[in-house]
Amino acid sequence: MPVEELEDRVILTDANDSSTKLTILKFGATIISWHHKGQEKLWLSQAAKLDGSKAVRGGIPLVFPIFGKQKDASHPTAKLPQHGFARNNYWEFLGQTKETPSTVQFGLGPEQLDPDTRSKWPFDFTLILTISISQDKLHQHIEVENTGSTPFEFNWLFHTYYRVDDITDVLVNNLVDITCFDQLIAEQYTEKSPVLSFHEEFDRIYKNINQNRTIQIIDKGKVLYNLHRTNLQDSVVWNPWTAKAAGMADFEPKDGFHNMVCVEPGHVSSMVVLPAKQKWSGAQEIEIGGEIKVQANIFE
Ligand code: TA6
Repeated sequence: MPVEELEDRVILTDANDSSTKLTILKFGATIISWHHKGQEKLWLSQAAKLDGSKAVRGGIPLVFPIFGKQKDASHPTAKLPQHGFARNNYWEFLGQTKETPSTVQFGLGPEQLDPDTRSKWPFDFTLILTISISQDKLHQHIEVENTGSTPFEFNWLFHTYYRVDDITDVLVNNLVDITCFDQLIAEQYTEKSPVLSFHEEFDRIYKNINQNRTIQIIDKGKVLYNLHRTNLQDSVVWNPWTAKAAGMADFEPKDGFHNMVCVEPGHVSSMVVLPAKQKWSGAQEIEIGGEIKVQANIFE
């Protein structure tokens, strides 16, 4: 059965391979599991709340309308919690839209927000999330519509937690020469490492990455994942490491940071300005396997 709706989640199965499927929680429209040929590809904390009490620690939480915390106290997003409200509200399951690839949609609007959030961000909007699964690919497309009469500004980000065997063997490819803001030292610089490696806490926002760049997650010489982006100019790369993992109550096991890396495509280095009655869209496509492709010297 390509689509199975349960009370709190939807199971989306590849039309051609029953061992490839997604589990999507209606809370936050959060993908909490991606079984590819029976093997789990996403990291989910053993202490992740799946009951709607807080945003899911792991899988692919959705960040909107603000990434992080808004620093400008006068900005309409200033009163919102870290990473906004999309990941901690129930989305409406809109059904299956395509058989091959198996495709479903979820929607979020003001009517689904709690009154407190609504009062803090009083704009009229519609989010339509389209998720599809096929062979070696997971595709997520987001459409943001301003249905109101005044412009609003937002960030968008797919906060993707990838599962890896051992983070110290992992390399992230094709971010060399990209400007990044290092959240740990609050400094901006140009990435000079041909590939990123992980041996301590890592938290950087890579900015204005040419769409032709495929960000690759490589493990012991094998490509695990290729990240293709549409209209998502930035990508955050994060691993909490020991101290930050210890400080998150819903991050378990505490040494689980060894088995995950976040590579998070989005538009977060500036605010997207969406005029009244206009739409914006972006997409990520995660493709498994393939060859290492070095795109260090593309002329942008
Ligand atoms: O995406 C990286 C990041 O912004 C980190 O700075 C860290 O805060 C992480 O998101 C998790 O944030 P959360 O609100 O889910 O604990």
